[in-house]
Parts: sequence; structure tokens; C-alpha cells
Amino acid sequence: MDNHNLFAALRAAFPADLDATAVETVGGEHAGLRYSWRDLDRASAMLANLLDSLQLPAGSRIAVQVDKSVEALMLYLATLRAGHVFLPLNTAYQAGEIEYFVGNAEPAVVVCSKANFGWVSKIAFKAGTRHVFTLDEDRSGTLLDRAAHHSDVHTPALRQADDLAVIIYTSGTTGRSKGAMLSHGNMLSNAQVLRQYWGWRPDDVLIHALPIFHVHGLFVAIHGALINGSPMLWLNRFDPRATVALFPRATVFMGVPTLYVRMLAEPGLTKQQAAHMRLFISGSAPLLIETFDEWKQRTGQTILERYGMSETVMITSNPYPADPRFGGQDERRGGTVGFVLPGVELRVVDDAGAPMPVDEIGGIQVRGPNVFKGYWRMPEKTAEEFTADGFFKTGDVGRIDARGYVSIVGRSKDLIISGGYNVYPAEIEGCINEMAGVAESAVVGVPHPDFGEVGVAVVIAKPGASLDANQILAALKARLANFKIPKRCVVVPELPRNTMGKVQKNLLRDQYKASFA
Ligand code: MLC
Ligand code: AMP
Repeated sequence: MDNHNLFAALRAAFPADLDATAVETVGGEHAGLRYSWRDLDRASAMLANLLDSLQLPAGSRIAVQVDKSVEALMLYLATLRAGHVFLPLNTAYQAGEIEYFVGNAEPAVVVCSKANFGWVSKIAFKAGTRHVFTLDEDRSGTLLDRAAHHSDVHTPALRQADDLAVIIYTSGTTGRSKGAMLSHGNMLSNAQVLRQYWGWRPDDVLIHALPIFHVHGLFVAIHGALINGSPMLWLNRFDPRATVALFPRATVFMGVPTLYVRMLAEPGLTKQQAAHMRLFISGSAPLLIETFDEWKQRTGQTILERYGMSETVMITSNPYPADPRFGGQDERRGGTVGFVLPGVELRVVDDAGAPMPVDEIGGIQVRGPNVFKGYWRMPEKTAEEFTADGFFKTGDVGRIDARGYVSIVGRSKDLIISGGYNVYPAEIEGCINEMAGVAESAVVGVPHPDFGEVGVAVVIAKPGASLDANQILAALKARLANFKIPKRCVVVPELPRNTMGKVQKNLLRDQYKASFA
């Protein structure tokens, strides 16, 4: 029987010379380490053997909240290899957020930093987790100590394409996060399609500067390099100057728009500096046309924008090279997210689900081998998000032009995308509304020069209560991941409402749009 374990496919793509460099760390205090393909293979085998030795039930969740490191990447590979389910968690999440994820996912193993072991292990043990390990950026911690006693040879667990490989939590419009279940087949099909679509070459070198707890850094970037047997220049933290300095040694870069905005502020960003690069890819949030144009002017290179989400991995991409399905079109167009990827179906529909004509705006729905299996332990929510004919409702609003280019023009979901991270206003409003003296609140996204979009909280006090905007923000900071904190808070006497009594967020967005101009 064929093994559809994603790790097996990635491993099969390792180059023949296993002593060649697979990952080199650059920038920051953990720079200068070189990991060969053999290192990736052996270390992931040892970690997989450690997981095997714990005799976990099949499909156990391995929840991981650690700083970015190559060892964290090895743990991801080991989890796939052992046939368990990887559950990455943003390092910014605080106790209340982690408590929810751990309670919901019931992981068999939790891996956290040494500094967080006290509170994380308390939450984990309370939820029934049997094993809590630590892993730090400097390669210390109990995870590697324990793995060191295990064999560096391991046969990947037999998995079907439909078997669960990862759960990615994505916030819900009602405020509670939903775990998107992605299978080995979802990710492998997407990685294979992107390898071809982006014309990966034998001599490609990827600059990896994104966090590895979300789809962009973990799947698009890592799978992209590994499935092509390409080395990575690895930054544990994005640094615009260090990244630009790497361009002469690399060929491919992937980033959210904020990364491009920050690199544009570097005087060293020139045509000459970027001459060795063949592909700059942007996604996770809308790339402003100004950024697209300025990048072209400064570097002579055209950013390729693509579109995806946790539930679907990648859906569309601007072409590279020409796409024969769309008349051999190879123009990367700013302001669009390009063509639907081969093998994926995308349609734009009206509220009743009827297809919209060319250029008309509607809801975006997708179907294909990339689309997830549903939300973890939320069958009703899953059913709601799929149509009868199996299309997933993305919650994004867009249109398709006569040549097949897709543009995203908005979202039907109430969501703010800040520096590439999703922030759900409902979650923030829920926290504010629980505070003493608060009658009601509304959080809206407004333009921001660095993060693209940030939240502004508009709050109403209960009769007789007096509220302090800074105290509200400080109280939020104590509870929520830092990137979710609104960048501005105002206390006002009332919120604009329509005749149905619903808060008119569009009016608030308009009123506060110049807050960070
Ligand atoms: C940091 N801060 C943010 C923020 N990141 N605020 C809003 N939005 C963000 N994204 C705030 C912190 O709260 C803190 O504020 C201050 O900035 C400094 O924090 P930091 O951690 O030092 O920030 P920095 O390292 O500069 O991080 C910025 C960043 C990072 C842009 C490098 O946000 C980032 O890596 N973004 C990429 C996200 C990503 O990978 N998305 C992919 C999702 S997958 P204070 O007040 O506390 O000091 C997906 C699917 C798809 O969407 O299609 O790809
Ligand atoms: P996430 O839930 O973090 O995976 O975020 C997915 C969402 O990011 C999508 O539903 C889109 O709203 C948004 N997104 C991703 N790529 C793009 C893009 N290129 N342009 C606009 N929005 C994007």
C-alpha cells in the first residue's frame, strides 16, 4: 500500500547529497548554524521515535508554542513522520487563549518554552495532557534531551491522503477559535501544484523570515523549499536589513505585505542588491498597489501576489511562468491575486449562491484537493461553511475579470488583518464588554502604514460610569495576544446604528480611517 504521509513525500525530495546544507540560520544571536539534509532526517527520526515511545493513541495532537527555531521545524516533521497531528500556536497567545486551545484540542503532548513551562504545564495537565516538554531557541529543553536517547532511523507511519496532519486554529466570527483540520493530502497536493506554478528550480534558495505557526511560514514556505530539495536561509525573527542583505545569496522570498513595507524603508534595497532574486511572493493580506509599484521601481522586480487561507492552503496565484489555461498569460498584476491554481475550483456567487457574471462582485467559494476536512469537533459549523455541492465559503468578497484574474475587494466576515495576523473584532469586543463600567463596544479596522490595517476600539460607558481608554487597552493587554490589541481606543457617548439597531461599523471605519495616516 502506498504511504501518503506528507513527510514521506518531503523526504523523497531531499537531494542525493544529504551532506549539503538544508538550512542555514542567519541574523540574530542564533545565526551561523548549518543543518544538512541528513541532520533534518536524523533529528526528525529521533523526535519521531520519542513520540512513538510515548505510545500515544493514533492521531494524537501535539500542541506546540515555541519560538521559531530549526528544531521546531524538526518537531513538525517528526510529528508528521510519526503520524500524529501537529497543532502550532502563536507565541503571542496568553494563558486564557492557550487554555481554550488545549481544552478544545486535548493534545497528548504539549511543547512550550522553558519560561512558560509553569503556567502552560498547569493548563495542560488540567486538560488531561500527559506529556509536557520544553524547547528553547538555543536548542535547550527537555524535548531534545529526551530525543537524544532515541534512534536516528525511523520509518514514516503509514497514512492515507485523507488522514489528519495538522490543526490550525483560526478565530471565529462569534469570537471562539475553530480548529481547521488539514490532511496530508491537502498539503501535499498544494505543495506540488505550487512547485510547478512558481517554477521552482534546482538552484533555488529560499529566505525564510516568517513565523512558523501559520500557513504562510509553515506550509507555503517550508513545504515549498523541502518539496524542491532547496536550501533555506533561516531567520528566527524578521529583520528588514538582514533580509535585504541576503538577496545576493538567495532566489525566492515570501512575506506578508508588512515585510515588504519595512524592506522598502531600507536604503540598501536597490536593483543591484535584488538582481540575484528571481521571485518575491506576497500574501496573507492585501498588498497595496503603492507597495507593489514602489517595489518594482526600487528593485526592478514584480511581486507575485497569491491568496489563500488556513482552511484551504493556497487558492490563487499570479502566474509564474505563463499559465496556458489563461491564454499563456504571465503578467503579475498588482491589485489582483491572480488565477485559480490548477486543480482548484473557484466561483464568485451572490447571496443566494448563484454564480455572478464576469467582473461582478460576490462571495468567493472554493473546492478542491486543498480544501480542509472541516472544523475540529464542530460538525454544525463545518456544515454551515460548505455548500450542498461541496464548495467552501471563504468569507472573502471578490470578482473575476474576463481574463481570469481574481481580485479580493473585501470580506463578508468581520475580520481585521493586521501585519498578516487575523484579529476578530468579536473576540476583542467580548473582552471589553466584560469590563466594569462598559455598556458596549465596537472594534473596527482602519488603514495603518506599517501593519496595513489595525483595530480601533470605540467604547460606550454605562450610565454614570466613567471609563479611561488607556486602562481599557492595558486590561486587554493582560488577557490577549499583543497583536490583537487595538492601536487606539476612544470612549464616546453613542454608536451609530441603522434602523434595525445594528451598529454601523462602516460609519465608524470612515470616521476613524485617518487615525494613523
Ligand atoms: C507585532 N505587533 C503587531 C503585529 N506584530 N501589531 C499588529 N499586528 C501585527 N501583526 C505589535 C506588538 O503587539 C508589539 O506591540 C509591537 O508590534 C512589537 O512587537 P514585535 O513582536 O516585536 O513585532 P515585530 O517583530 O515587528 O512583528 C511584526 C511582524 C509580525 C510583521 C514581523 O507581525 C509578523 O511576522 N507577521 C507575519 C504574520 C504571518 O506570518 N501571517 C501569515 C498567516 S497565514 P506592543 O505595544 O506590545 O509593544 C494566512 C494565510 C495566507 O494568513 O494566505 O498566507
Ligand atoms: P487565515 O485565516 O489567517 O488563514 O487568513 C486567511 C485570510 O487572509 C483570507 O480569507 C483572506 O481574507 C486573507 N488573505 C490571504 N491572502 C490574501 C491576499 N493576497 N489578499 C487579500 N487577502 C488575503
